[in-house]
Amino acid sequence: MIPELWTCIFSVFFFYVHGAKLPEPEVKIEVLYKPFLCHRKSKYGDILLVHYDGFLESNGTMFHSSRHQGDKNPVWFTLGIREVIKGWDKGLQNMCAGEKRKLTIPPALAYGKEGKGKIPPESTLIFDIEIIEIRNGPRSHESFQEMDLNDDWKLSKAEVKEYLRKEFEKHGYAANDTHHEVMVEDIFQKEDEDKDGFISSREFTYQHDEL
Ligand SMILES: [Ca+2]
Ligand SMILES: [Ca+2]
Repeated sequence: MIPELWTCIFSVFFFYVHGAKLPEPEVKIEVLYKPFLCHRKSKYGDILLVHYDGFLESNGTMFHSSRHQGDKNPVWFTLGIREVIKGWDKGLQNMCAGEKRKLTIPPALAYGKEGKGKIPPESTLIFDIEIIEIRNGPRSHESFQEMDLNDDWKLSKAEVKEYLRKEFEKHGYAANDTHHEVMVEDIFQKEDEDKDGFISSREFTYQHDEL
C-alpha cells in the first residue's frame, strides 16, 4: 500500500517536473543587419511598418512577399496583440528601425495544424523582415505612462477622466464633466476586465478592440 502510494506521488511529481520542463516552442532569431544609430527599440503596443518575404522551410518556396507581390508596399501592424502570428509578436521585439532579421518560426507559433492558403499544415516558416518605421501605438507604454499620473502602474477613473479632458481640449472641444464621466464608465466597463476599479498596464496593453 505505502510503496504504491509513493509511486503514485512520485509519478505525479515526475509528471509535474517533466511537464514544467517541456520546452516552449521558440522563434529562432538571426540579426541580418543592425543600423548604427538606434534611438528606440520596438516593443509591445508599438505600430511597426515592415517589409517581409515569407518562405516555407521545407522546400524554400516563397509564399508571400510584401516587396514583390501585391502593391509592393510595406505593411503596418501592432506588435504584441496577436494581430499577426505569435512568431512575429515574439521575434520582432527590441528591433531598431532599419534592422533586418531572419525568423525561423515553428508551426505552433505560426499556422499550426491547419495551415493557411499556400501554407501546408505543420509548416515551419522562415521570414526575412525589415522594420521600416516604429511608431507609438495608442496602446503603447508611453501612452499608459502619460495617463498614469501617480505612477502606480494602474489607471484610476480620475486619471482616465483627466486624460479625456486633455484630449478634448487638445482638439478644441469644451470640457464637459458629465459627458466625460459617462465615457469613463463606458471605458471601464470594457477595459477593467477583473473589475477591480483600475485599468492595469496589462489590461491596457492587451485590449485590442476599438479606442
Ligand atoms: Ca495611476
Ligand atoms: Ca483592473
